[in-house]
Amino acid sequence: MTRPSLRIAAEPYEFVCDPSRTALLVIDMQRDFVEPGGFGELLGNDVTPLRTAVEPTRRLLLAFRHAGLPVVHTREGHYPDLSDCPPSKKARGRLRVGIGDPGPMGRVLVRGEYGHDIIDELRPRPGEPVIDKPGKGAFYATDLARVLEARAIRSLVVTGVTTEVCVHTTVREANDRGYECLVLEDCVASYFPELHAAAVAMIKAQGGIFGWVSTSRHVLSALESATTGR
Ligand code: TIU
Repeated sequence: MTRPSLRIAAEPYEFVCDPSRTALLVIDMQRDFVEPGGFGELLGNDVTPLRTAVEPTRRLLLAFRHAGLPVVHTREGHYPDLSDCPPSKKARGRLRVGIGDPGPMGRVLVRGEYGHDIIDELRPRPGEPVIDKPGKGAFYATDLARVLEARAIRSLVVTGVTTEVCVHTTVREANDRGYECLVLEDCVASYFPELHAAAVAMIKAQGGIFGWVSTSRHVLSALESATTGR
């Protein structure tokens, strides 16, 4: 049975997508970015602004699962031998404790370490793809395109951190690959409110140059109408 289109209030105009070809993308909601003692804090940031995205994203995750729509998670991080970490990335910031070094949550931004994993509130369910990525963009050096193609996904509802870094890079990559991206401004967050605001504005400017912007409330209400048929 084909499902009716989802119609979601958004800027710069309504976002319309085929739910059978739409996935929720949850970008890098890892302890290393969201919790104290991780990479985000070692970069000199206060991590508390990132917590605002957790609860709305948790509600959205539940709604996507309830509606039987796919969810894809990503994590930024590197192999234990750092062979996939460019020396330029490791050197950036001149950090006293940086990528690959022992930190309070294990080796910083290294796959398999406690800090590298997704926070408990948004833990992936068995069967949900988790894309491990070495860069900021989720398409670079990953299987994400293959995972989406296998499910015939064309539209992405985008959440995660940080708005102007990994979310923006991924949305730009997706845009160039022909995906329609809806970024939820309450489900993405930055260490810098002013950069969050600018990054969100850039997505929807110029007629939606990179995509659409909405909030989780509008997506939840569209999913609710689709599920109840009202
Ligand atoms: N530093 C910062 O804002 N972000 C990152 O390093 N990675 C992600 O955004 N995931």
